[in-house]
Amino acid sequence: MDRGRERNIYFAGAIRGGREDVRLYGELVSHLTGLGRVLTSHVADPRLDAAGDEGISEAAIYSRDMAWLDSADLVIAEVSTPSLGVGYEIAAAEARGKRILCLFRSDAAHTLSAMIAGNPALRIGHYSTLAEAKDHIARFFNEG
Ligand code: 6IA
Repeated sequence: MDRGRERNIYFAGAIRGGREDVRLYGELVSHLTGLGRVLTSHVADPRLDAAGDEGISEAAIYSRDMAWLDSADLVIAEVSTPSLGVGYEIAAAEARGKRILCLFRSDAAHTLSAMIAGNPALRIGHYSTLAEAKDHIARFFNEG
């Protein structure tokens, strides 16, 4: 990519999968906002809940998100709360040849799916503190 251009970041986090980590998504999105253009900051909006209605159809959400994924330079997925949508986005990003970092909290209630943990195309960042998550992000950015 053009090194002078701000990087487009696709941040993925659970919505219908569960909003338990929404505050954490907020911390990550505000950190990422200092590093590039976050296309999907609504994922961190506490007002967007699993049952809510964003005012646009599911078909429109899907095609908008896939268009953003097409334009993304990097994908950062917080995968501690299992989510069908996030898993789908990771696979779609892989099919598009995107660089993908999956962040997983060491004290998460679930074990990470083998389909993510075992995929050599993905970078998995295990972390216990927000500072460690930011370190994973810094390394991922510096290598790309
Ligand atoms: O299966 P999930 O809902 O947990 O999937 C979450 C992932 O899918 C996120 O990373 C988003 O990028 C995407 N996604 C799912 N729902 C939406 C949405 N509105 N708006 C934008 N992206 C979404 C959902 C509104 C709905 C709760 C009525």
